[in-house]
Amino acid sequence: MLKSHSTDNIKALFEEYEYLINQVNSPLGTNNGVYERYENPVLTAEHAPVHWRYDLDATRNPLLLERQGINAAFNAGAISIDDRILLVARVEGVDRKSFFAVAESKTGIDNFRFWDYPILLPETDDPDVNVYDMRLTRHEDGWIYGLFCTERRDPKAGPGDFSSAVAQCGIVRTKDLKSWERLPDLKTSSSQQRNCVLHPEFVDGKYAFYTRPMDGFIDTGSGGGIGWGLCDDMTNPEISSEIIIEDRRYHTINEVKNGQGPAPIKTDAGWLHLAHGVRNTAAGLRYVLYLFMTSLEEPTKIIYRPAGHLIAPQGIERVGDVSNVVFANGWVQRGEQIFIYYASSDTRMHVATSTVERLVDYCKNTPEDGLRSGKSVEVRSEMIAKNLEWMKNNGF
Ligand code: M1P
Repeated sequence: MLKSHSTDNIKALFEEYEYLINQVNSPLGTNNGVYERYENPVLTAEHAPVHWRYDLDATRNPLLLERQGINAAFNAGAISIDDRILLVARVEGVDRKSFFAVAESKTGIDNFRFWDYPILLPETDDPDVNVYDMRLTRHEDGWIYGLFCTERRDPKAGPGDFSSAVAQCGIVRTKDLKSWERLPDLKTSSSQQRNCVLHPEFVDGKYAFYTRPMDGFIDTGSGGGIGWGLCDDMTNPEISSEIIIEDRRYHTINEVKNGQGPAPIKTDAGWLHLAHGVRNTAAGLRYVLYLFMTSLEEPTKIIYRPAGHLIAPQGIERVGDVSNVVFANGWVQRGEQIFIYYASSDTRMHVATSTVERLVDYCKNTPEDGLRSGKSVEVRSEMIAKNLEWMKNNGF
């Protein structure tokens, strides 16, 4: 039944909202030993507060209509501050504009609640048309940096072309996620940049960036791969030389494109990286998440590259505004535990939990991609032979 303005109906809106926020999230008993998924998404469009969506005044909104709907909450950066985990989510209104908003939780797996206001992001002289996918890095210089994609209409687009866009890396910094300083957009030689991430430590006394140079807005063209470049000064961010450290390869999960996820986590065995890989299918692009590790001494050198995906879209995750997608730009380490925040199908946010030990073990001991079926069978058969021997000796 359609409702009109009344105290009871407003109360009902708040009660529904509180019921959602206070839901307890439990692990889904089944897992592969590497990570655990959870029953409920941690953020959805419905997590947007009532006062973001409705005008609650009876004279201005007698019919109690939703005035400013929210379409999705996804692709969140993540950070822990004191005993809280904070997500800087990409919230998308029904008007298709994305903006950033902070949601916090003590458990990191449930009860995420948005702060009262979304982030009013400072602009440069060339205002952003759309902003999304912020990666948060707590840098050793003392700032928390947020690198995000800033999208503007392609100035070269013809008069009837309203879809050609230019994506570049916007940069803000903060100490508390409340006041934000906007820095100039990153300059590189690439006409398109998405998925840029700041490395948490200085390298050779410079700021180090993971990049993703592309020829076109959607197509990587001759570009793609996870790039790396150094810059002297964050107030004048410019990368003059970019190299590719993690390339795309034929017939793998990242043959079409890939991108660094959040900033890497430092472990005793190396830098642990989460990335997304994209391949093409008859049903369109398929985005999955994968891990790799780089050397502590030489952060551009990959030391472990397990084959295939860590997380692929499953069940309801497969369906959404852009279906068959999982994407991650946030994770948090709390002691030994790792909370991986991933979005499904450009619609909602989930969490998966694991530990440093398990993810490093996974990276070190999962065979690399042999790049052909024969090699895959060979590697699997080696394990089967050892297991058959083990089963015989252990009464299985
Ligand atoms: O729609 C899937 C994803 O597409 C883009 O990722 P990439 O730059 O690798 O193609 C991004 O726009 C991302 O936000 C989105 O989730």
